[in-house]
Amino acid sequence: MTHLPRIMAVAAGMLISTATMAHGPDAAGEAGNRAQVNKTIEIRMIEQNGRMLFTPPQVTINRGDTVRFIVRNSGALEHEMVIDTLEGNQRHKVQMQANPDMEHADPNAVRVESAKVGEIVWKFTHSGVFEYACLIPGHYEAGMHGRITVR
Ligand SMILES: [Cu+2]
Repeated sequence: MTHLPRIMAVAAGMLISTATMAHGPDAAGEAGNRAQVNKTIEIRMIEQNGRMLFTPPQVTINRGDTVRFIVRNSGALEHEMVIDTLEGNQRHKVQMQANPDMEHADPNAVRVESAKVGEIVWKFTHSGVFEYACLIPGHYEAGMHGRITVR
């Protein structure tokens, strides 16, 4: 578990160095069509021992899957879940630090109040390693990121 950030950093390097890999905000996939959902995954947002976490901390998906993520906030604070490439989330995180109240209307993101449930329907169109992250300032550093492997 403590090695995860380093593994993800290595994976990010691989994405950047692979010339044929798609880049930009569309690389993780596209907004999913609700009628084509073929997999449902529940993700919980939790706070424990001073950390903020997604559970499970990683998911594996087949390329072409349209996934309905049910995002349940079991913490006391508001959280968000943003699906993107690792580099996309890092870029976005910097923007959030400059503008913490930034609102997301994007289909790859959902903000969930304490004790509430949100949803993302997303189609994974590319193989690779992607990420779900909470980009509210400080939350990523507290542990709030998970790995998506699309094979
Ligand atoms: Cu959070």
